[in-house]
Amino acid sequence: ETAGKVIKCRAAIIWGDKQPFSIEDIEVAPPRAHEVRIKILASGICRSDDHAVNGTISNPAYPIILGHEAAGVVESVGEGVTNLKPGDKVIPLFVPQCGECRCCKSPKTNICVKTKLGNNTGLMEDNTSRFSCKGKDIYNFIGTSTFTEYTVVSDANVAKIDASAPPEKVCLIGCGFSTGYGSAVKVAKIEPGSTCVIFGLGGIGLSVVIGCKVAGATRIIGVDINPEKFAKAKELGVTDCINPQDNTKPIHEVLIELTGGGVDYAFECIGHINSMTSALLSTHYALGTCIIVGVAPKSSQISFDPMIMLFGRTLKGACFGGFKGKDCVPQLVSDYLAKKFDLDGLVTHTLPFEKINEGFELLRSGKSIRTVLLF
Ligand code: CND
Ligand code: ZN
Ligand code: ZN
Repeated sequence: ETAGKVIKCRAAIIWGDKQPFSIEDIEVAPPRAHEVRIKILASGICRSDDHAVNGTISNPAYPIILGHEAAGVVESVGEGVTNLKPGDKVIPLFVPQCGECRCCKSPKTNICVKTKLGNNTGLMEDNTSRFSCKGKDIYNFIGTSTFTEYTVVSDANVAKIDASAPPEKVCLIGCGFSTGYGSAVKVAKIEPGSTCVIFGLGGIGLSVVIGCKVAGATRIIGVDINPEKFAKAKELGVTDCINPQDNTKPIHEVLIELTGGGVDYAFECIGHINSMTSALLSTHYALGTCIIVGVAPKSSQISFDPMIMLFGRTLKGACFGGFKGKDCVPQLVSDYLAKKFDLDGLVTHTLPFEKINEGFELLRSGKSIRTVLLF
């Protein structure tokens, strides 16, 4: 019985900018009102975690526990938590769903006012931390912090899932898979017969590919500077692979020629401002839509001639594939179990949690799509 007590366990801590992960013994305080303590079973490694290691996205002061793509089981709940109980299998949500704010009440967005992206305090709602190490408070990451054996999150940041779901696979529904798949099926709402281009064939980009395929896109073009990504991309449904480095012309010109005037949908899944502009310019000038999924470095700016928007192009972006987490994550897990889509191919590596630095090396060297850490 650990409920109500401090739990001593291990976590991967980043002590400072660009430092490696350090496995430490930490203390995790019991959940307070409207909080949930979760035993993490599996956590994937996403490029956004690496952005946070490098300090290229805004995040609070170190030390911090990163990680936002996981599956686990509820250990205990705080006062006032009525929809979850110990033993429930769950996925932590980096885009919460409080159910009460203006955004939550609108069908137009999945963002909730409690979302901590871009204004992450690293603290719980009462401005305190549940993690400590060597007597020092440790900050959390975008309301999740999953590179730890136990975490505490707000009850708005938890979705209950089917008890039979394999955590080492469905953890990807906590970010990579849903972010990409939803960008295609929910944000773009791709029509059958569409032509699509995906910039960046990592975990997110390949999940866009899966969504394009399910939605009936007939031409799916993949763009990446790492040709080692092309074999898997083709397996998942990419019809044409393009390496910008093999072309002397700007990539958007290549794409406009290839598609007879531009694509219906372009997805940027890298996080580079240059490829965001290329993605926008590769869409058809009147009926094309560009969707920004990648996270660009903080303070970056994009500029383009506003005339390119005047004939009706659409430019938009989305977090977590536009899915409201509590409403959609349980269904996505059920759809996975019913084999409506297959995400297993995205998991190229599994490692024990303590080998987290090796997992990040696999991502940085371009050798992995997703590495899943097992606890
Ligand atoms: P990952 O690094 O696995 O994939 C990026 C891919 O882009 C790799 O295959 C690279 O080889 C390729 N690439 C890099 N530079 C270029 C270039 N100049 N031209 C073409 N291809 C290039 O990353 P990921 O798939 O985990 O994440 C992709 C982005 O999505 C990243 O910016 C991440 O922070 C962001 C993201 C967004 C959201 C959201 O909710 N919107 C959630 N999680 C991650
Ligand atoms: Zn992510
Ligand atoms: Zn809300």
